[in-house]
Amino acid sequence: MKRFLTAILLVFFCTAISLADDSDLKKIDKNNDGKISKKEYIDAVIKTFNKLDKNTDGFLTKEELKTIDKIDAEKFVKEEDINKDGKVSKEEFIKAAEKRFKLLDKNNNGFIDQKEWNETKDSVNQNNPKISPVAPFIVFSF
Ligand SMILES: [Ca+2]
Ligand SMILES: [Ca+2]
Ligand SMILES: [Ca+2]
Repeated sequence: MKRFLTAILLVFFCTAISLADDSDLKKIDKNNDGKISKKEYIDAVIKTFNKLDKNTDGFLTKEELKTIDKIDAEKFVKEEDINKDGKVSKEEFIKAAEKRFKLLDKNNNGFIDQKEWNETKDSVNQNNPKISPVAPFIVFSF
């Protein structure tokens, strides 16, 4: 019986993991209106920061970022580290996210809709130099 339960739990756990991999706007769209407001975006960004900041000192270091496959740690710190102390503070992380939101919100209405989201995803896939290859979507890695 115990073994059976473990198997069930394992299946459940694996399903949860594959769901977490789903790169979908819906994960950020908490009020389900089909678009991402700035607040929803920043909330997701803060959650991501807290997950990445393994030692909870309020900074992301290259060492912490290197543990994540999808992130190029060197590039990431270079892009987000405004005061050049070699690590990314929560403030810097949020500032970078705000800039990114502006890029994503192409028609400037304060929301990212599905179309804008997909367009950005496509341009990231095509290595558009204007958009950081890691930044907009790292929130989905979790
Ligand atoms: Ca929304
Ligand atoms: Ca840290
Ligand atoms: Ca810094």
